[in-house]
Amino acid sequence: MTTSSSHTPLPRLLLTGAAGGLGKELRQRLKPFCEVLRLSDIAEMAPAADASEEVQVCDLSDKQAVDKLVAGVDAIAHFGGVSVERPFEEVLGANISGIFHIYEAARRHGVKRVIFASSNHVIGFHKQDEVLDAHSAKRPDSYYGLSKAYGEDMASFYFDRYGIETVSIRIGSSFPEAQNRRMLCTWLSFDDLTQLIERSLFTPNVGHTIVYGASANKVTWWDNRFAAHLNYQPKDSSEQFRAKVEAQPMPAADDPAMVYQGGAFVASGPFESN
Ligand code: NAI
Ligand code: 15L
Repeated sequence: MTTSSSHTPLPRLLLTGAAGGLGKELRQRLKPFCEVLRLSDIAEMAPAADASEEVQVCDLSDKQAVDKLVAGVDAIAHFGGVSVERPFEEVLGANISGIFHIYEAARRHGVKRVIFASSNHVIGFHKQDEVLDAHSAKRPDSYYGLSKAYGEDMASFYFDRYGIETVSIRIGSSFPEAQNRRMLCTWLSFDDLTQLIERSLFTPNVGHTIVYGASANKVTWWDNRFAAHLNYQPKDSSEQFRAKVEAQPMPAADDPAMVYQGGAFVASGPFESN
């Protein structure tokens, strides 16, 4: 793990989704950026290790609980919620009501900076032969992707209306390894994610910035020209996984995993029969 924080730590940073895959990684990695890290999830988390941690179970769909959760923090890294395609009603509470509760609480408590864990599934129906930037049309590939598109629009509105700044990170695939051919293009290492969060927390005047969260992979579908002010400089590359990935059987040329940026998400559902 590499961190190079040279900023004055924030007094108190909130991390939602702290019991999840990325949340567990970020629990240690965000510590240099704050004096106290408030960790929250709907699921149980390990108890606070010391006075630099606060642990608070909270359901994002509960407006009053989120209001209490946000009181007293200086910035929010919002990673909580449904993280894959699910029936609309599940996505609605955790992600759509959830993001509203986060911004309303931020407004009420004077929080001025949010880092939003958005997703490549906001643009998942674009084909893999296209290169996209932050101004490209959204083409959500799922109810999940729609909820992240809505979250980005919520971020834009709360900046225009209330001056709350957000960096929406359209995370590609952030796992220990790139697991398939698509992820050779979408992979984001944990170190590069940490750097993106650091830049997103401490760069002044971000307004609402959309940045694609990918490492310095050999092939990319994403151009971060409109997020240049973040000075994000990824250090890792998925090339280290290429041989292992290419030893897997080649999917058919018309497999969604080979055609669409969002891969298999484009083919999920319907969840209801006629
Ligand atoms: P995860 O599913 O492991 O973690 C999400 C966490 O949110 C879970 O611990 C879950 O208990 C919590 N959560 C779900 N519903 C909740 C609710 N109603 N109230 C409070 N907490 C709730 O997902 P992961 O991989 O750690 O992703 C974290 C965030 O990053 C998610 O928002 C996901 O959409 C986003 N993201 C992740 C990517 C990745 O490659 N890991 C790619 C793109 C986006
Ligand atoms: C996401 O948005 C998901 O949260 C994650 O689990 C992966 O599916 C990732 O996108 C991806 O596209 O690989």
